[in-house]
Amino acid sequence: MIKVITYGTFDLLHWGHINILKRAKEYGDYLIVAISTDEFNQLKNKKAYYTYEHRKVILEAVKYVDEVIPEKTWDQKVEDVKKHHVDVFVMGDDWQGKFDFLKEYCEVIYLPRTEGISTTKIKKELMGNDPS
Ligand code: C2G
Repeated sequence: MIKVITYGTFDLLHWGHINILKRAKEYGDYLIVAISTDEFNQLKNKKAYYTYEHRKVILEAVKYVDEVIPEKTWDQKVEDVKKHHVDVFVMGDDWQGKFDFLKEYCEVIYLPRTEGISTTKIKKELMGNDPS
């Protein structure tokens, strides 16, 4: 069984998120998604609208996702790859190169981001500050 892992906040789940989850799953048979805890989001200077628990429940309902685990720190990835016997690590290419250190442990793939959608864009447009 080829196991894939990806990381993120996945707040206000949108079609850009679904797109990367769908493509990540195509690299194997089992997709683990490590979602940032609320505490880790603070480290990322991100304030998620949904709590970790709600973001977890939502992701677990996505047909491409087989398992959801917490992302608590920046440096848990090597341990995660080993512990979960991960073969492929996938991230959007806004992270291009940032996780190449994992190449020692698994395949590292950066996929093009989906243009035209982001949680930030949703929030801004809902608040009436239309960025476009
Ligand atoms: N993404 C995408 N297209 C978008 C928006 C997001 O492909 N329009 C991808 C991102 O590149 C990322 C994933 O969806 O791979 C999750 O995005 P975020 O929730 O914004 O995650 P991020 O804050 O980048 O956290 O340790 C890694 C971090 O936890 C990643």
